[in-house]
Amino acid sequence: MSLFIGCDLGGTNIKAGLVDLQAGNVILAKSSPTHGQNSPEDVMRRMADLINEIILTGGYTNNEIMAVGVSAPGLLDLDTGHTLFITNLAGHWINVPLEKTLRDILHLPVFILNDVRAITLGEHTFGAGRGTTNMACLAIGTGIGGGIIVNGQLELGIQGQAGELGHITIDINGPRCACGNNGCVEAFAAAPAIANYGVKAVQQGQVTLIGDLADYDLNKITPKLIAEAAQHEDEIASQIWEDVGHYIGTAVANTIVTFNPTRIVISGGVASAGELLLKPIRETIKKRVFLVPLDEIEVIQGELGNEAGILGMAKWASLRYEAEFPSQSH
Ligand code: BMX
Ligand code: ZN
Repeated sequence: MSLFIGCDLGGTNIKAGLVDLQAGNVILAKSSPTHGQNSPEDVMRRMADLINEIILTGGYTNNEIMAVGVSAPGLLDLDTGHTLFITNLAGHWINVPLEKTLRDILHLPVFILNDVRAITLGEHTFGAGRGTTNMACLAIGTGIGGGIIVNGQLELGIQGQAGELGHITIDINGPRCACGNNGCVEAFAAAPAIANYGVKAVQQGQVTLIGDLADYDLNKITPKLIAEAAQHEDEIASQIWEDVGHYIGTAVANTIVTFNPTRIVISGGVASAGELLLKPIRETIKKRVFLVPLDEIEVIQGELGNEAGILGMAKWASLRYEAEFPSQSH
């Protein structure tokens, strides 16, 4: 068995799993709260604790683990192993030596990667992207992250920043995005923006099930609730998904003309809206892409759900481990 650990540092929770890469499954997974308001040292210490706990619970020792892959939701410098900027954590983790700190505590090889590049690798290796040579992935959650597979490999660009598909401009006069640009698809179609369309409809007194389902508590309005309303044929909710699909579809159309992927995988919590979201994305690319043949291109939902990142990070750890220690990998 070749055992790797995948770990995802999220704004709310740290998740980690022990992965059998040959079988492509998560043997054991655990999570603990991030406490993102605490210092990076404290958060990293708790990440290491969680990883050690998994090794112990599985009945293994460090020696049986090949390497650990750690993902984080932001900009990371893969050359130095430092974080550059993580929006959702206190102090934004500017220049935190994530890779080295965890290596020193765990006494294991540790490799870092952006969270959605990890999901992309997971879906490509084990999930909805299996068998493709060129693929794109967008994960729609608190933000919209992305990743691309070009000629069978995760495309990294300088330091690992290639594939930020959530920051494709879809409206040059659009609202401000957390990244500093105006009009990114993330500003139009990430979970907070989607919830906000529902909130606005209720505030304006429009006739919609969204208000009823939320007991008129605006804080209860989420993409999931808006999907539920749309499943009950609510017109306002259905229109919200049409619009959101149109926004994301525009970014997907731009991605298609950039490198002609044959599969686009939509992942992240919001992807559970399923066809409500996928259908308008497909319609939008038909309306917008003329120079690339569309008959070979599929837009589908991710298959691995919450496990995509863990599996992807285990795979990433194995790829980097082979590159760094070629003689020990076989
Ligand atoms: C942002 C961007 C991506 C990240 C995505 C994750 C930053 C700090 N992060 O678009 O690198 O992958 O968020 O989204 O610019 P989340 O839903 O996991 O928060
Ligand atoms: Zn942006």
